Amino acid sequence: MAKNAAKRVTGEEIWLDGKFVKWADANVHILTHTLHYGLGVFEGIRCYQGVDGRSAIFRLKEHVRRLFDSAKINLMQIPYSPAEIEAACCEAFVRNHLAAGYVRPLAFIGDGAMGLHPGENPVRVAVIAWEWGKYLGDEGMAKGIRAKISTFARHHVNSKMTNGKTCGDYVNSILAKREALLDGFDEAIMLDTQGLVSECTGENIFVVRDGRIKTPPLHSILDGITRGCVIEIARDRGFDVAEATLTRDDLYVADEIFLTGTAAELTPVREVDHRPIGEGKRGPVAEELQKAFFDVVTGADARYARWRTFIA
Ligand code: PPE
Repeated sequence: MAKNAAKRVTGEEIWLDGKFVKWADANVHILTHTLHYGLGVFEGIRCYQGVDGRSAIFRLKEHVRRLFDSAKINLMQIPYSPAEIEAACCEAFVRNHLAAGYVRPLAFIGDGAMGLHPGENPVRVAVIAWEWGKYLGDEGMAKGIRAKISTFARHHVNSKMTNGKTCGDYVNSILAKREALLDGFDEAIMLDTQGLVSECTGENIFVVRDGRIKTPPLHSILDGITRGCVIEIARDRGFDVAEATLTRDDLYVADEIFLTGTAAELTPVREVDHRPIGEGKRGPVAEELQKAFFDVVTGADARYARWRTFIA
């Protein structure tokens, strides 16, 4: 299997339009509008087994809120309440016998009319949970990954609507990701239409230099929930964290770079465009924040217990 190759996901039950159905029965019609035009919104949320053995979803409310924000931006009316989606996320882990994993709420436009205007086609919702290991590999977590600056620009802010997590926007990410893998790298770093550093294909980016941590402002990036957590955790540990515009060469001369995201958690970057970052391995700040992050998500650090929702 090629490095970073995606693994087939399977399970027992999926929540579809208000009820759990067998995994194999969670199908849609070929005229499903989202399949043709990409208008849909989604979330990705992790559940961790805590140090006490109990499983808790990390920042569930914030993710579900962002799902509804994404829908609003895209003029989609989700026919369920946030509480119903939260409950479905929790139950999806229980029904699939998962103590830890990832859950994907997806709101999409169903079949009916064709053409760009979705007409009266129903807004449908699925909630799917599966087991997901380290997004950028175990080795990437320990040693850092190799990244390249993408030749694909991040969408202009008036096209991306950065507060939304919209299905169709991810074509841009897929182009960049495949280019990076074909060129022998693990991940792509994307510049915005002005040429400033924005984010990666599915992660936010941080730079460390002289002990100070910097991350791009929210102009052309998704307002990552992990990004927000890491900023808060780092500040609580006494780090100076600032939002700052960053150029490509700011990356080259950084002491450390790391990425954050629900799937990627906190992954160090050891090389960008063939330039080793710092000593070319996971740096001390990334290592400290990685450990701190896992203490938070597993409840070992009780100060952040408010971010965890127990599933049963
Ligand atoms: N930027 C983008 C473009 C992005 O897709 C994500 C999440 C982030 C930043 C980090 O956001 P947050 O998860 O709230 O910290 N990417 C999701 C999709 C991964 C996938 O391959 O699917 C994720 O991490 O769940």
